[in-house]
Amino acid sequence: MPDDLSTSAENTWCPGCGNFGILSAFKKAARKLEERGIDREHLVICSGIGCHGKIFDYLRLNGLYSLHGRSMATVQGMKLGNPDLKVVAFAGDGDAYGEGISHMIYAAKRNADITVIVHDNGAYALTAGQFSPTSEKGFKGPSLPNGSVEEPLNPLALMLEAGASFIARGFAGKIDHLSDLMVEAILHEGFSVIDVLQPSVVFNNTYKEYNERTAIIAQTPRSYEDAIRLAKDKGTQVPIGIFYQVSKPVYHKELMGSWNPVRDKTARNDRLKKIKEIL
Ligand SMILES: Cc1ncc(C[n+]2csc(CCOP(=O)(O)OP(=O)(O)O)c2C)c(N)n1
Ligand code: SF4
Repeated sequence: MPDDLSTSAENTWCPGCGNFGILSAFKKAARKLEERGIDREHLVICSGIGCHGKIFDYLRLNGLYSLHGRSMATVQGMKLGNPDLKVVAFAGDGDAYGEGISHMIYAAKRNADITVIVHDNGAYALTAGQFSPTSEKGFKGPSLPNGSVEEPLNPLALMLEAGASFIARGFAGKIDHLSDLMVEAILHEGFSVIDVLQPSVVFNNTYKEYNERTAIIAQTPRSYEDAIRLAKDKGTQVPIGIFYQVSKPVYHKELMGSWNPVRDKTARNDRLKKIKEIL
């Protein structure tokens, strides 16, 4: 149903797509964030290219529709440009863990104060179902009719190793839980990533599996080692929730201190004077 966060864009996701759950969860999160003092003008979004990227069209929020694999880089620029903003990048699993994986690793390494929401459907959906970095071994698609022979990447373990300070997994079918994760990720100061298990009803319909197997983590692991252990857990249950959260220095503050290029903009004449001094 249309609401004050909707746009007039026609929704072209397939009926039943997990992306609908992510959209609902994000709208709920945006409202909860308003209650916590983060107004809509300061919540800025960005997306890559893929089925997931259409979320940008359906949200009445400021932002930029970016390129495949580049939303994580774009929001880092936005944050440096105006550190008062809360910046959120939407990405696909192909987008974040394939084309854009270096941006993910270095954003985590420098603890850039951004949030990345990965619509992880284990396939390159918009381009018709090729296998992606998180496709299960045996996954069949047009690029691999006989099934993938590769083990899937473990994004949570990779992000932990890269230095991310907030790591979570959600499920598009558990909207309230996912929306709470989004709120916590966006409020977190530092690099936060939520890997969202997102069924694609066309290319990788995982609703039944994840409805049966996902289980909310009772308590966030206390140590890095426990978090890694949980991220690598291959038991029958698929844990969802916050795997790791730690406080550490964030990139823009290490780089610029409290300087805000928008608020503390140098007047034109002063800029010209400084340039003349350098020249
Ligand atoms: C640099 C670049 N490479 C490739 C493409 C073609 N392309 C568009 S969407 C897409 C796959 C998207 O898959 P994913 O990121 O997993 O998102 P999904 O469609 O599954 O949401 C690709 C390869 C592109 N647009 N730009
Ligand atoms: S192809 Fe898959 S991911 Fe894309 S809209 Fe349809 S169900 Fe969703």
